[in-house]
Amino acid sequence: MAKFRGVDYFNLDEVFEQDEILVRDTVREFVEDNVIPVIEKHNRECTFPKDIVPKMGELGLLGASLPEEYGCAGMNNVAYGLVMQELERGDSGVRSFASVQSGLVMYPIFRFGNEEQKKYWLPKLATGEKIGCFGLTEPDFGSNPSGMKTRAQKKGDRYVLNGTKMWITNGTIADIAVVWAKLDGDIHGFLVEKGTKGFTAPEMKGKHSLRASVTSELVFEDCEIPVENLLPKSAGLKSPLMCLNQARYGIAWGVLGAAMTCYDSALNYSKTRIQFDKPIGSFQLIQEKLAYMVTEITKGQLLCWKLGRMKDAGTLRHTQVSMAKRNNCYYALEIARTAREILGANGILDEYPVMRHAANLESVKTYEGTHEIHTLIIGQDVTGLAAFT
Ligand code: TGC
Ligand code: FAD
Repeated sequence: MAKFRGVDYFNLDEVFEQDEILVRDTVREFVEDNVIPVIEKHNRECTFPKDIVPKMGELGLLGASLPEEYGCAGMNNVAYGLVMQELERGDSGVRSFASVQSGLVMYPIFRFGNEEQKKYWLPKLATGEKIGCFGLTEPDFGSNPSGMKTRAQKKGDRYVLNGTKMWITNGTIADIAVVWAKLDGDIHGFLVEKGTKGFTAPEMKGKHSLRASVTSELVFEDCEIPVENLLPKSAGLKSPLMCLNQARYGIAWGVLGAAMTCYDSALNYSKTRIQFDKPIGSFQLIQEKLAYMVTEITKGQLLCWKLGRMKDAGTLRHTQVSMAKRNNCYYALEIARTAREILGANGILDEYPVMRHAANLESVKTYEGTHEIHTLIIGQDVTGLAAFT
């Protein structure tokens, strides 16, 4: 099969810096060599390719935009976005792993932790020696995390945690969980280490989507942690929501990778599949689908490029991240479904990546804020009126 060359209809390579392109091409090669050859097997067997984690660490892909003094690569946000794009070209589960580790575990430790917590955890998470997860969602509180039931109670020099988190990426394989719980009615972040008495993380089974990613429950039953494990600068729902901005940003870029590979598969297929004595790519109805796909990829790329530049400049608003997450997930899923149509029956086979990506993107459109929640976030921003309840 021809080597993946990306999709660049508007010559965006002209506006990327040389080091951003270098990062992208390095990750593209990493994915080509380490993810593509094994991902269908992992998807079939419902396992995460954990042995790629140290290699991701070596390449600086974990916590990539955090400072070098904590063992991270200190990349700018456009380079970070391109990392996410390339990882998700391989599989959304691989990008999910990196998103959670970087945006939802390392970022809160960096942003809300004290110096001791940062110095201890960040270098280990950057190399992949330690894996983390982020527990916000609960069985009864998904879109509305403010209602969470998980509680922390101070007892001498310990906090006692009780409650259940659900749908937690990396949960079962994580060495450290960033857990959000109410303490005296206010939400705070806590670090809970694997093996702590009263803490279990059973894996959730039966997924038709994100099969190459570990998804778990986190159960806390009188789980005692030292008081030092509070993230001291976390305060209120705003703290986890700030973490979500990081992950939503990565998703907006990431799904472009999934969309690109689906488009690429469909385009190649359309040139070689003969029906009615002609390549199907010569039919107007197929060309309409391809034109739709490449246009939406291009619009998503432009959105992300500008988003990244604003993030680096410190001018980015979280509602703009919502717009990009909402738009790019929606169209990536539409593109994956359209690619499946172009491939006909072959589209359902795992010889091609499109059905796996389409199934994954169903989750990606839902997690980190559903399409509807991001619609309401934008709606609130433009009207000044909240319509959540
Ligand atoms: P609300 O009153 O609107 O907000 C509370 C405070 O937070 C501020 N705020 C934000 N700040 C930073 N970033 C954001 N994105 C923010 N959104 C809101 C807000 O200004 C307010 O500040 P202040 O100073 O006034 O206190 O809170 P609400 O309870 O009404 O909720 C708003 C809503 C619905 C938008 C929020 O709850 C939400 O975003 N819900 C969606 C939940 C979600 O996205 N969950 C994701 C869980 S993690 C996950 O899915 C990981 S998947 C990982 C993977 O595998 O890749
Ligand atoms: P609900 O909130 O119950 O929503 C159900 C439906 O109702 C949706 O269509 C929603 O849009 C709609 N809806 C809800 N409220 C409104 C409203 N006000 N107006 C209009 N429509 C509304 N969470 C974590 O904390 N950490 C993780 O690592 C993590 N990883 C995940 C991995 C996977 C594979 C999946 C699928 C989820 C993960 N999640 C994680 C959870 C994810 O963030 C939630 O699933 C998501 O926030 C939606 O919550 P919910 O599934 O409970 O849906």
